[in-house]
Amino acid sequence: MSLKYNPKKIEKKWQTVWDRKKVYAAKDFDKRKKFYALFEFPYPSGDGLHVGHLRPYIGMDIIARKRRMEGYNVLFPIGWDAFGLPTENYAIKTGIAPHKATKKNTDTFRKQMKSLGLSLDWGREINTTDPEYYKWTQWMFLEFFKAGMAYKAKVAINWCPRCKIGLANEEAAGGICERCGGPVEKKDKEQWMLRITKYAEELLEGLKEVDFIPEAKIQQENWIGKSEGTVIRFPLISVPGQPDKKHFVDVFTTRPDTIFGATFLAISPEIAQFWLDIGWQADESIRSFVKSALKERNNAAYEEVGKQGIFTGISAINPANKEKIPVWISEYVLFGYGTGAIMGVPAHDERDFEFAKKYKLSVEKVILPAKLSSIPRNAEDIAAGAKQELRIQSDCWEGGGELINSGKFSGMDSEKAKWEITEFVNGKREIKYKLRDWVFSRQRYWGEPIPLVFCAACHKKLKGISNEQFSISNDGLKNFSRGELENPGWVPLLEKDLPLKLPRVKKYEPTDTGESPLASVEKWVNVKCPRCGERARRETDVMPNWAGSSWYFLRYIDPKNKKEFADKKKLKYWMQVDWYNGGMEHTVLHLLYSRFWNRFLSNQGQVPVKEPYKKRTSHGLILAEDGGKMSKSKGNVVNPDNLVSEFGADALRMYEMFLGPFDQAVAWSSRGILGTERFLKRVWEIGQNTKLIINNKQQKENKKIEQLLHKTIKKVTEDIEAMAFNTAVSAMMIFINEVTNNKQLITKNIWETFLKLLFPFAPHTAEELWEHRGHKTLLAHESWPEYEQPLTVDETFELIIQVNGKIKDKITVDMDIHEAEAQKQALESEKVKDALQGKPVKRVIFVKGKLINLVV
Ligand code: ANZ
Ligand code: ZN
Repeated sequence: MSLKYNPKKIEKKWQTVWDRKKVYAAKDFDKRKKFYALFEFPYPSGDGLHVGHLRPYIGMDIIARKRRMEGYNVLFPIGWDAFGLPTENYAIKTGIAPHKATKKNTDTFRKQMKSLGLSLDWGREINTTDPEYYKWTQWMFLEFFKAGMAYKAKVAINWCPRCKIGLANEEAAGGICERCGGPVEKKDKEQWMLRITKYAEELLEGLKEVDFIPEAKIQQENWIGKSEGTVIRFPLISVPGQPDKKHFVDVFTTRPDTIFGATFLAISPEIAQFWLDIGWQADESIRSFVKSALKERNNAAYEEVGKQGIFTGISAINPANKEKIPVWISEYVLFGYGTGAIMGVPAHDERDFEFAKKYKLSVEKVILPAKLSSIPRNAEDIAAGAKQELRIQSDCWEGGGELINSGKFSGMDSEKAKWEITEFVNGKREIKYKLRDWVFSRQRYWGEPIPLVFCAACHKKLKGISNEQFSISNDGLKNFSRGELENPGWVPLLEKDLPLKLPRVKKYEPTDTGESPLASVEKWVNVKCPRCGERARRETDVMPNWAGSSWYFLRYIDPKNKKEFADKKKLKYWMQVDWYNGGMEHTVLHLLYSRFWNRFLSNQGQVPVKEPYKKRTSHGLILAEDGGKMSKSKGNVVNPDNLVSEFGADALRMYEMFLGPFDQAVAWSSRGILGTERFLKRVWEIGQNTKLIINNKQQKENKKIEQLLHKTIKKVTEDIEAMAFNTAVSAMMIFINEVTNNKQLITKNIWETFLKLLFPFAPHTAEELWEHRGHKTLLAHESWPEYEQPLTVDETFELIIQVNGKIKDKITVDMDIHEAEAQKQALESEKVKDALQGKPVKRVIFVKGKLINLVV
């Protein structure tokens, strides 16, 4: 063993040993308790890993290592989420086949990750672009299809008319085509959709039983966006004064209690267009308003909704007070939410207020803020009341309170009035969700082919059959799945024909009609219908990026299974994922999609748990040194390879963890790593210095260092659980400082316990020093140290203070307090001051560990 710290040498050495002995391989059905640790598997880009990527990997590695030492059978897997646009665009640019680029990129990523000494089970490596993997993604899609959970619908996509290509949202940011810089339009395309909306309530409910960080739960809830409200019908007046029963507007409102304050109705431009389509004789000004509003909405550059409106010339009757109110067309009313029409209550809704102000519509207050209607009790309430008063004067009050100007409901509490008024106006209580169905197809190449064909013959046969006929037992239809009946002509491939492999193509660009490049591979496209044998065409769209990542955690459990996506017993043993860490940017979509996917499979009896993830945490971004986001285009990316070769993986690992609170964004600092390198060198030197480390029996243990050790165990143990890795590292630094600065002798036990604490953070260094102590075992198989509680607290006792022999006070002081300090503290006591009344102390009697007596 060399005296100098040589990370290169020891890192290589231990990585080889761990690999050879399969130290980190998870064992199916092992008797120990299982622990499934997961981080979001990377997309293997051509740029390789940068230091920001490593943060979650190292964090979860520390947790996985600690769990093994705590006696768990740990599953800590790795794979590649390798379908995606960058690789496809690279193929378009260079002509290099995506699977070749992917192979090269994953090789780089693997090498980089291995150099960090992560305790991953490499025997379970998966790749979403491997046909053996996507065979099951396709199989699962067919499960959705057969269960009636997939359907085709027209959806607006981002379309660049110059490049003639459909763009992903991230390629059309700000309404500008990423390729040519020109404006992006919306274009309707038939897309496969998954009915995630059917699961809205279940996905909300499921959140109650999981341990996710609050931000993750809140974001999911907001995305699902559940609103409990009422649909209320407003009759229209075609001839002034005469309600026409045939014409009406339905509005969705969450505030039926405010209906007496509804001073106008507003419909979305889409509804207006529909009226025009069915024969509404509107003025030219209205027609052109609708036309331009719709154009604006279709323009991808304007994601903000507009604030313009126009009066239709039509009036409606407010069913609550029978008053006549105008019907407007308003840009801020969305078509896709609620009924696509609203009742405008400017006194109690901010958007309605703005609109009413702009177009001089009347404002009618119907709610008295709750606080104002009660008598203010204290200054704070008065201030709050005054603030509300101000708010009411300046705009509108959106809260609840007491109803006014509301007919027989006046005086009632608004919350209570909601449902009584709903009944009064014959409204229908309804629950709405913001969640939309999942657009599940892309007109691209580098994705999983959708395993369906379109058969004209089957289409003809099924087209005319109505929904009712599906349900009655119709022998001719018995063999058809719901998906086939609901999407006449679409026929699933047989399981034996999966995987449906991506064919090789010459050109990777979508066709100029916006079809996938697969559409031009005639040989691949033309097939026989699996059901009737007639000529059919394959679906040429592929699945979105989210598909493969929606179930990868299941495949890790049984990655080589050829008969099923995973063995049921193995799923039962390993699921749920015990701890899933990932980026905040994936808290909404990936987390929701994969929860949905798992829940669907669970309802199908394919997976044993409803919720896939027991616990979810998040890491903050590592920013570039300048505080900006690390990105290749900005040229501020820090590559870990140079750092590993210069300072060693352990110094890099420790620095990544030391950098700052794990869940917050922190800026990289190139000099910072010197600190953790210095720390590891000190650890190394102590490990070499046999004079410092003494035999347990050689000398009575040094109490102070022993106490510090136990405090360190406690701190590191608790901090790892809280992902407070930075403070765990600093606790270890404090320990090492104490040993080196004060030349403390430490026993063998103390030193070896410290090495165990260090192991999750700097595994190579710890393992080498462990071996240096003469051990033949590996640290991964040692147990995690436990602390003795009494040793973690500084010892104190109750000092009795007497004045002239009489007890005046008791104070808590350090066990080893000396006389001068005891006297000082005694004189600070108010009770003692009272007793002394300024008289000088003549004599002090101090009994160590017991009392102090001041004689005056
Ligand atoms: C009258 C009202 C009075 C409203 C009031 C609010 C406050 P959430 O909670 O997000 O579901 N709304 C309904 N459909 C809409 C659409 N298609 N486009 C734009 N706005 C729409 O919001 C429900 C509220 O959003 C509804 O309740 C409606 O305004 C508006 F003091 O109705 B409310
Ligand atoms: Zn057919």
